[in-house]
Amino acid sequence: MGIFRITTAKLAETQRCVPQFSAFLRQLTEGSTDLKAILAAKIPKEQERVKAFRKAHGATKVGDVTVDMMYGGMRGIKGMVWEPSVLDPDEGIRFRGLSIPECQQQLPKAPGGTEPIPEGLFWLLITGDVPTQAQANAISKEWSERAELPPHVVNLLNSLPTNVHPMTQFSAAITVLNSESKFAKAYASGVHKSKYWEYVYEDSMDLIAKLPVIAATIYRNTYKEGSGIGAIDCSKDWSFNFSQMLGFDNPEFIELMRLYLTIHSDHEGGNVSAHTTHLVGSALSDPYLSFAAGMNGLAGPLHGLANQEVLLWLIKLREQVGDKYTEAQLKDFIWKTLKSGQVVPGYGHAVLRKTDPRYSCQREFALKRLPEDPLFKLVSDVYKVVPPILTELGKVKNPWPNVDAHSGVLLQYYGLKEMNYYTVLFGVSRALGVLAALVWDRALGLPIERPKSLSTDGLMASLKYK
Ligand code: CMX
Repeated sequence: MGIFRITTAKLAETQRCVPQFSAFLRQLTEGSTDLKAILAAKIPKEQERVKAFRKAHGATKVGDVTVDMMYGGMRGIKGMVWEPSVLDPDEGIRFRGLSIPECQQQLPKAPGGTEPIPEGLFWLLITGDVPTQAQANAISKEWSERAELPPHVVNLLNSLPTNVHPMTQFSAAITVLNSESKFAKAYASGVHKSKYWEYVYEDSMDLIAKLPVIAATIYRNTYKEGSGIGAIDCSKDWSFNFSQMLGFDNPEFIELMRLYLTIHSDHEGGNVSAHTTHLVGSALSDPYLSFAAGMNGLAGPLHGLANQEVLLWLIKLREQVGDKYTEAQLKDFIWKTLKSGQVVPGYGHAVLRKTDPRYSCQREFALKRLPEDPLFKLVSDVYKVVPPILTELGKVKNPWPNVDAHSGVLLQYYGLKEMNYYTVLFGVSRALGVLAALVWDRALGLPIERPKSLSTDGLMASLKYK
């Protein structure tokens, strides 16, 4: 199959010369593996579409804000636009319209693999199109080529004591990596705002490429006495290289990583890590600073750190009840957790109202590969017992498990036992969604974010409340 390559410069030249060129352009870019050129073709069309929509509906109301929403974490307020994914409360996440099973079916795989490779998912998130195998492979190659870390980032990581939490190390390394920001340099040199997206794209591709190297360095420094991470193989995919750098070469673990890094990528725009990245980016902080801010949010126990919390909780539970437990013992432990004023980690969600399909697909993975694993059995039994108890509590809006309830047990099975590290894996994946969104934020020229706040006195006065 012939593959067209169209460069961004060539595209700009074509745009100047041919006024009615969209059909021609589509033909030209359909088989191209040049993601930036494809975006350069899509962005003007999307800008026009949004402009026309805003002209027609700019003043149309899409919702109301109640006092409870203001005091209640802004739950349910429709207040931002987010392109890569949408979360349905009952059905779960759809990446550009595709459910997780559809992604597993339709996205390109690694040779001999059954799970989608995250490169294909990234292509889908940023363009809205399911990529060809050649397009996904081109991203694998590009990320391999962009993966090298500058020495000061390696030095910083090597200088941190092992008692610094892996998420803190991750955030610090991403922050100092902003020395390499092409966006920050272009902004300082006065680049026109119509070009912002191009530099955000370049930084995003560099950052995504380097994240596994940062993450693997943290893992080996913290848990493997600083033993080296080895070299990247440019003929292999992102997850393969990440697994190798971590020190895992079991093909099943690598497949798990492909699935893991795909499903944790995006969960629409309002969650803490996504919204923070978007918010900080709206101040035109570069993608490194914006994403590091998002990672500081992911490190909270009610968000991404919950996967660490789940494992700690399961281990405590197992220590108490052993492997031959009764349902009554499980119930007793869960009630004790609740009565001591703690949450059951891995359960509940701000938007979802059913079992998270990210939980379900990890369960499917486990049922195929580790059905007899005692920790998996415990997770399955907890799944039977927790929802009725949370329902009985009366106040929990979603008693069902979320993604974090399952990820740790799989990692434990394959020997990645250090649970304090788990949120770093989540963070590597989350880059795919939030950085795809950041490129579109700048492409659509979204302004600095600045919602209005009120004081309680001001709010009461505005409602004539005494
Ligand atoms: N265990 C115990 N209580 C829970 C609970 C749980 N798993 N989930 C919600 N509740 C409680 C809340 O703490 C709240 O109690 P108060 O009114 O006393 O403050 C009440 O139920 C209502 O909360 P909600 O509207 O159902 O849930 P929120 O939208 O406020 O919070 C979430 C959502 C995820 C923070 C919450 O369900 C939770 O704390 N779950 C456990 C932590 C967790 O698994 N987080 C990971 C989420 C996925 C991710 O981001 O990675």
